[in-house]
Amino acid sequence: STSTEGALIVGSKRFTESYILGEILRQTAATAGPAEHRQGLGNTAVVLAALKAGAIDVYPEYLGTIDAEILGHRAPASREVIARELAEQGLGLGAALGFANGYALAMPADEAERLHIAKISDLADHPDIVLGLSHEFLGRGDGWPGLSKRYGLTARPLGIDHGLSYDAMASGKIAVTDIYTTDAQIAPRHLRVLADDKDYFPHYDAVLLYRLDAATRHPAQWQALQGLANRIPAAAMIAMNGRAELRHEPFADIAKDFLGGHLDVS
Ligand code: PBE
Repeated sequence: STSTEGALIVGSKRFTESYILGEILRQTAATAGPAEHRQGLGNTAVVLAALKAGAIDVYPEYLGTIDAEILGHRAPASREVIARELAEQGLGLGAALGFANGYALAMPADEAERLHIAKISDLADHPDIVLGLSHEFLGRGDGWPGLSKRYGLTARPLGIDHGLSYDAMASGKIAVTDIYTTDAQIAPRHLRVLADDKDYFPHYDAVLLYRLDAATRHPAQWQALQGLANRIPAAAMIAMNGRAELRHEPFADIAKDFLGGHLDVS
């Protein structure tokens, strides 16, 4: 698709929250100048490639993802180190949005109760349990390869689209899945989120990841985006994810209500 002359281009990954955040970014930037949203481009690698190539100017990302997956650090680095290494690639670490959305493992609470599973290390006692893990999680540096090693898990996980994993657990096809902690379906599906008792997962604070040149090419839109710093509490993000996933409302409407102060958090 062709873009409007001078438009700031927002990108997003292919999962509910990223689409919503992409719309919040686009609508916010659009208060100051032309802005567009290339929605649901793909997984982290795909959206990052689009950013580096200049096909997009900014997208919502997560600090742990930048640290572990994009920069390949094996232990958490400081914000300063992360910002410096990103700058070497022409990228910038922008405002934190105010919430974190991390990985965790979860399973139906009744099943967890029956099998006495409360924490990830308890899974080692159940080598035959069926894990259904999202494709990206299966291959990531901060995903299954490191998790299984840290916890000594020998189960062979199945790959599944994150969007299908809740139904697959409800129907008993899989027993455990990787959830994103701001997913809206955790409470209504009566899931138990297993404690990460060996502190495997990093923190995934939502942040803006952008091209350094975007700030100078689109100063007005860029300035407007700074207003989003710390504006989105986790409860609001979970409520927005719920409106998309449980009520199937359009991402743009959800973003508009949030920005207008009309988010129904019920
Ligand atoms: N997530 C959960 C992150 C990592 C943890 C899916 C929101 C992401 O990289 O997209």
